[in-house]
Amino acid sequence: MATIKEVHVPDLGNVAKAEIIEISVKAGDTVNKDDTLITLESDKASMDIPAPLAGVVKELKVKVSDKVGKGDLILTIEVSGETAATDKKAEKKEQQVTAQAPQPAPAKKEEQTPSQKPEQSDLYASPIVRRLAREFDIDLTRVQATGPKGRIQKEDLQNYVKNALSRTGGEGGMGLPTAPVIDFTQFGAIETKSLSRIKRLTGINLHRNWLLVPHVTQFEEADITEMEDFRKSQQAVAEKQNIKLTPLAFIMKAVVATLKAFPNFNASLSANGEQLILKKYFHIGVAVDTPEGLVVPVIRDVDKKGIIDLARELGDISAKARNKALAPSDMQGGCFTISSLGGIGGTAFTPIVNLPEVAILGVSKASKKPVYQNGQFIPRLMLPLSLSYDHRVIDGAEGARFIVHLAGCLADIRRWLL
Ligand code: CAO
Repeated sequence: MATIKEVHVPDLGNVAKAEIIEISVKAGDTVNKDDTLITLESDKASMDIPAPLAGVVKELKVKVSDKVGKGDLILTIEVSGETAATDKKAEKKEQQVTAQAPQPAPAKKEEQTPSQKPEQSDLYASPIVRRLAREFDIDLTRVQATGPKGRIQKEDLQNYVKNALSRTGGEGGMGLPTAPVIDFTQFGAIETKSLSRIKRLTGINLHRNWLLVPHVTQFEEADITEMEDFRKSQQAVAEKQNIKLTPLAFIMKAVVATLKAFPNFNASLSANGEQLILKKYFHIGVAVDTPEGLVVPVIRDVDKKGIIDLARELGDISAKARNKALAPSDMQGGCFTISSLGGIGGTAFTPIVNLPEVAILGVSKASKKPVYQNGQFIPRLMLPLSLSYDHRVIDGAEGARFIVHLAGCLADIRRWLL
């Protein structure tokens, strides 16, 4: 004949009360001896309370978050005559059944909500492992178990986390497969050369920026015929001061004038992606090509400096970069970057946004082009511009307005002198 037994919390050792963090059974469930009934968590550890005998759960007397201690009633269980007979000896000693002492690593029925029968196959993991999994919101069914009898060990969880991280942010990035390892000697002679430290570091940043920023690149041509006439007329003056006056100093000033007109470009996205941090200063980064690789020193307060001063500073900082004498502080605090390949050539390129900035300007080589004006083609010096921006911050129309405004500032430098 079936009998109803009460199951109570056993002696928890030094722990007076512990919180129920999980209930593994519900009324009507058939449990075997040693199946986990509930899991408790104290300041010191988490522990499973196993069933002291087999039977059918009649009624749960606790719920998740309850704090329980030795002797508290957990549930009632209906045991068959046979089981009851087996346990008769013990029953004589006490009317109630106290659950067995907490187990550090008993069987685990995985990830069910309280009072829900698990639908997945049973998983085995220690309370510590299960607590870690809960804290990191890890579904243990996805973790490859390597312990005896398929038990999930702490190392299994660590390996799972490592693999997950490498899929999202580490080697390979964004879940992409890593590049295959190829033995190129099978195709011909080769030489292996280590990348410079600068190339390795900039490579990491470029890769991150390329993956994190949804890029759009907008192209435009600026008519710099008059700007160049003026620059050339001032070159002799600059040379007397040992300064090389290139279009770049003018472009920096035109960029600052445009940033003032479009403050969203002089900004950074907050780390949580919910706010735009607008900057009231105008520090411009300039990409400098050095034998060791690309570096981006920052020229501060460009809005407060004249063209000649900027040209001098450009010369100084690019010399410093090429002499490997830049301090980390020389490369910090930029608002917007200019990458000028105009001295080399090319008609356009798509620069990569230099996080945490939201836009970057690529400058290519100016060339004379026929421009249709007043019913005829006339030769004008046209400067190709490539503006890449972070589409999370800048809309396409805003990007186009920015570059058109910039081209206007370069076409008529009086616009930003005012
Ligand atoms: N169109 C036509 N000619 C240009 C020009 C342009 N857009 N920009 C510069 N020039 C001319 C200059 O006037 C100069 O002419 P002269 O020698 O006759 O005086 C010549 O090209 C060389 O200029 P420069 O490159 O020495 O000087 P700069 O001020 O234009 O640039 C610097 C300085 C440091 C930016 C540049 O030397 C450099 O390193 N550029 C490479 C940046 C880079 O690698 N970017 C790619 C990054 S990946 O996104």
